[in-house]
Amino acid sequence: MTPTATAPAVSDPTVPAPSSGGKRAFITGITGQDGAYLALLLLSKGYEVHGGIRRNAQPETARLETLGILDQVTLHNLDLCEMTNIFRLVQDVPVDEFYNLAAQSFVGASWDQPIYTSDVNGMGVVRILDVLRTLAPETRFYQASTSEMFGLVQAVPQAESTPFYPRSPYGAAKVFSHYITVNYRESFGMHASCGILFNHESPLRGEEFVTRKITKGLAKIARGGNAPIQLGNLSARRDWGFAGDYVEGMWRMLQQDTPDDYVLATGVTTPIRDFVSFAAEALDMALDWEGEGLDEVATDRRSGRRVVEVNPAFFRPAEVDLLVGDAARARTKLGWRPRVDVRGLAGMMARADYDAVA
Ligand code: NAP
Ligand code: F7E
Repeated sequence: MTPTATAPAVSDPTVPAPSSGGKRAFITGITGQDGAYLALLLLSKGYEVHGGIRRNAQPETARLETLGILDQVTLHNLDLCEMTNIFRLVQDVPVDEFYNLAAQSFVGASWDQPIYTSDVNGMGVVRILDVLRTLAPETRFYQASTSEMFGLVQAVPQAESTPFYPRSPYGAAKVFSHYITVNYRESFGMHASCGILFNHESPLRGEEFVTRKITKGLAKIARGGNAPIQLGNLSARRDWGFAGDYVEGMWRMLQQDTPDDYVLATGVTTPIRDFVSFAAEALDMALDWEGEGLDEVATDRRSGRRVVEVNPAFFRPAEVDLLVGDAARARTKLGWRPRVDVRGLAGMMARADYDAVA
C-alpha cells in the first residue's frame, strides 16, 4: 500500500511486524471524527498507529492536524470499495488491532446514495473480514455499529438484545455489517466485536450533523450574524455523548479476552430543540420557543434576534424519533462510563465554534 505524500511515510510499503512491547493498530476512517480521537488515544497508550485515507483532490487531514498528531501516524491510501486495497494493506501492514470506522456516515445522504452507502457500510465490512480471516485471523477487529440499527425502536431503552428495525439505507447497511461481523466471530473464531454506539459528538463533528450545524450557526449569530439556523424535525430525541469518551470504549472492547457486542450510550435522551437551548445558554443567549410544526421558531430573549426556523428541506423520508441507550453491559464488563453530559457537550461545542468564528 502506498503511503500518501502528505503523511509521514514508511519508506517501504511493507511494514515489519510490530516489535515486542508496543502494539500496532490500523484505523479505517482515521480522518473522521472518531478516527482522529481514537488515534490520539492509542498514541497516548504507546501504540504505533496506522490509518486509511481516501484519495481526494485535497487530503482530509484537518482533524489530525487540529489534534496535533498528523506527524505521529502513518497514512495509507485505502478505499473500502476496492478489495485489492484491503488485501494489500493487510498483507503489508501486520497489526494487532484493526478498527473499522470508515463509512458513509451521514444518514440523510443515504437516501440519495443508497447503493454507495450499502457498498461502503455493508460490503466494505465483509471485504475486510474476509481478508483478515485469510491473511491475519489473529488480528482483533472492531466494527462501528450504530444505534440507527434500532430505528423504529422496539423497546425503551435499547440494549444489545433489542431487535433492530432500521429506518434508512444507512441503518439497513449497518445491520448487515453488524450481523456479518457476528457471523465471522461465530464461524471462524475471530476476535471481532461490535460497538453499538449512540450519537457522539465533539468540536470535530462534521458540519452537516445537527449538533454541529446548531453550534456553528449559533456561534455566527453570537458574533453578529443574522441568518437564523434552518432545521428539520425539532422533536426527534437523541442520546448524545462526547466522542472522546466513546473511543475509550472501543479500545476497551478489544482488550477483552472474549469478543462481544456492546452498547455505548449515556442513558439520557434529549430533543433537538433542547440541544439548541443548551448550546445557546453557553453563548449567553436565552431562547423562547413559539409556534408549532413548520411555524415553530426560536428567538433570543436578550437581543430579540430570530435564531431558529423550521425548513422542511431537512425532514427525512423516514425518521428515527427516539433513541436512548442502556450501556449496562459496557459499564459492568468494560468499566466504561461517559464523562460528559449533553449540556456539557453542547457548551463545549458552542464555545469551540465561537472561538473559531472570531
Ligand atoms: P465521519 O466523521 O463521517 O468519518 C468517516 C470516515 O470514513 C472518514 O475518515 C471518511 O473519509 C471515511 N470514509 C468514508 N467512505 C470511505 C470509503 N469508501 N473508504 C474508506 N474510507 C471512507 O464519521 P464518525 O462520526 O467519525 O463515525 C465513525 C464510524 O462510526 C462510522 O462508521 C459511523 O457510521 C459510525 N458511527 C458514528 C456515530 C456517531 O454518532 N458519530 C454513532 C454510531 C456509529 P473522508 O475523510 O475522506 O471523508
Ligand atoms: O441527525 C434531526 C434529524 O444527522 C439527528 C450519525 O453519526 O448518529 C448520526 O446520525 C437528528 C435526526 O444524526 C436537522 O432528522 C433536524 O432526527 O445529526 P444527525 P443521526 O441521523 O442521528 C448515528 C448514531 C450514526 O450512526 C450516524 O452515522 O436531527 N434534524 N434538523 C437534523 N439533522 C440534520 N443533520 N440536519 C438538520 O438540519
